[in-house]
Amino acid sequence: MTTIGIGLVGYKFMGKAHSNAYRQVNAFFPDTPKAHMIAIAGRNEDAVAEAAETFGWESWTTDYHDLLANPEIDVIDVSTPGHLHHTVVMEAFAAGKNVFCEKPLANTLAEAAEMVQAWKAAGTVGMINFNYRKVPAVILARQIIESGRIGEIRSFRGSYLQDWLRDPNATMGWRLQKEFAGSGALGDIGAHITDLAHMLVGPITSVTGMLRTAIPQRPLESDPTQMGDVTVDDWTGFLATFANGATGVFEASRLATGRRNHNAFEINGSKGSIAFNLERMNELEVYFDDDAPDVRGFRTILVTEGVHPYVNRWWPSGHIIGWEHTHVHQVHDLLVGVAEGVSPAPSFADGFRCQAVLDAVERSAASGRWETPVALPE
Ligand code: SOE
Repeated sequence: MTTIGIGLVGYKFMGKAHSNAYRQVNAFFPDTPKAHMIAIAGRNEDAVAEAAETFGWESWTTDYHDLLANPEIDVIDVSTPGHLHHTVVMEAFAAGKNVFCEKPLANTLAEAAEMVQAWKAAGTVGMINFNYRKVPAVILARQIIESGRIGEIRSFRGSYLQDWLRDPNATMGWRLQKEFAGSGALGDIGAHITDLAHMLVGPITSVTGMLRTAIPQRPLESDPTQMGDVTVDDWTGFLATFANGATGVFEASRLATGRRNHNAFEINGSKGSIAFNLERMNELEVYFDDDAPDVRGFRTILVTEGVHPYVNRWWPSGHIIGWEHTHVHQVHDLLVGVAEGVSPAPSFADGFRCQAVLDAVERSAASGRWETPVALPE
């Protein structure tokens, strides 16, 4: 059995999610190359030492260069805030490592282009963590579309709604500052629905968008009696056209009171429709025109059968899976890709294509015009 050495940079929310995935993957996918959790890196010594102990890493360091220099480490997992992606990824590819990077790929399109060039030059695996591609119900949606059962795709409506910033007194973390996060709702969660649209419908060819910062000042984390400027959007919306002629409507919000993690889409085809909502992630709603007229209507498939993607590795039918499983599936594909020397989807190319749409939305919000996403560099 091939063993793949992993070095993780970052130990907060995503570092924890990825660590859990590396811990779980071989227990449920025993024929997958083995994830060897060699080391975790982070700047705060106490916090990274505690993370290593709690999450199951063999060692820790406060300098991620130690991971790059370690010949036992095959994969550098970049689970840092966005402003560090470019630096760490560029150095990791220069060191000949495979890279697994959190989304969005970068804070700017220029950075993303350099990262794609570095990936191509290295010839190693470059994968981005658009984990919602690995929800069995989402893959089933794609299979149904590919089978032609819902006909020609005419429209995609995607919304990723959260509400953790609805309170104006919520303090200003890194996700609210452009220099660290690149953008707000657009890049953090709008990126996910953009990527799902690419996966399910195909390339987006033009966009017209709007960004809003409804709460422009918030208490500082360091001193909540002081206010600071929010420099990213907390809401964004855009219209899109797709290469196949379909149209798209997208909304990303952190102010959607009552919506905790509502990553949802509906796709209308000429012969049927499909709808999904992450808050009910084991279900897929489908409508098929070729159903008998007396029983035709939207119905809900519980996507927990052995025939469904990844599902037979978990529990018997009806025993639902959760958000963390999407990361296990993602890591499974990563390990197989590294063993085979092939970048699995979503690759750095997919990361760039998404970034190009985010960039076009920002340009459109500034210009007031339709804008075209920049093509993937040759
Ligand atoms: C933001 O709240 C966030 O944690 C995103 O950063 C993740 O990508 C998303 O999966 C869940 O929400």
